[in-house]
Amino acid sequence: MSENPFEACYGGPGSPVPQPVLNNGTGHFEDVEPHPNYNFITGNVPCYDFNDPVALNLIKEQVPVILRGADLVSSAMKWDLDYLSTHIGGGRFAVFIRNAAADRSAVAQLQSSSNQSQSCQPEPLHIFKYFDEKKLAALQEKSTFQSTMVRIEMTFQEFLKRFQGDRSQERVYLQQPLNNTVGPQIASDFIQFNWSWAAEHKKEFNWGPLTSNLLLIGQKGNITPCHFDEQQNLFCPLRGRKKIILFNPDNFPYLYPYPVHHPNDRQSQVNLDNPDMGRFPKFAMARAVQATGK
Ligand SMILES: O=C(O)CCC(=O)C(=O)O
Repeated sequence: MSENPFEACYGGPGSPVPQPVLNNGTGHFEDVEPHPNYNFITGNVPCYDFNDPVALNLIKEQVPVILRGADLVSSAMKWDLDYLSTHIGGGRFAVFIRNAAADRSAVAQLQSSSNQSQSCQPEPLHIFKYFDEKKLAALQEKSTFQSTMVRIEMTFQEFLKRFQGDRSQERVYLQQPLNNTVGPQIASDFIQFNWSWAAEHKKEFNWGPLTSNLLLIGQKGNITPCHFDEQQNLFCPLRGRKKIILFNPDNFPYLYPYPVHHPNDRQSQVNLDNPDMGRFPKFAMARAVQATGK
């Protein structure tokens, strides 16, 4: 059994078990502690030993659980920035970028195109709200949508330089599917993941195909806002600390997703840190559970 990825487990056998929840969530990194406004969080995701039959039954019922001592990615527990920098190879990796200067110019453009006299505020720099590039391209002329986030492919060394830069001016978040562009050592670590567990339980849980293996490297404080994922997630934290907030899908009407054709489809319009209760009054009824992984 490898190093325990969840040193601190909130909840556990005996804690209140939340109702079934799918993968609509929001990922919060490190220094984002429970916010006073997070009164919609009513409990913790329960924590069980890996392969505890109770946990496996809960997963089958779409209830999120923390699996303590899971050896799903033991060979990746040594991955840190130095190791990845040495072994990940010279390929180009997908990095999302939020930049303060780009935000200012987007806001200025939006104000001039819509003749607005009042000031629009850009989203804080640590917010990485996903948008669908294809939906944006389809709307191009009909929409004033301005994404303040760009996706750039760069080498790992270029990413590291920006990762260590001034976070008040620019923030970065690497989100790269692990594929055959990685170096041989990372490929070897990857094939040692516990694929037999994943394949066996995917069948048992009636999940769809295993489609994507995303390597996520975010800066302290980066936030992925509330959204709905189309697949089930196995989330394996390797370094740092991350908080995940999960809403039951029956909260759908309280979370005001963008319209399906909007570039921010699958994202909630509600800013959980500062909900606009005038525009989104039903958010008062939203209830969530949280998990913190180290
Ligand atoms: O966890 C993140 O910050 C990004 C990935 C994500 O949003 C997800 O797995 O649903």
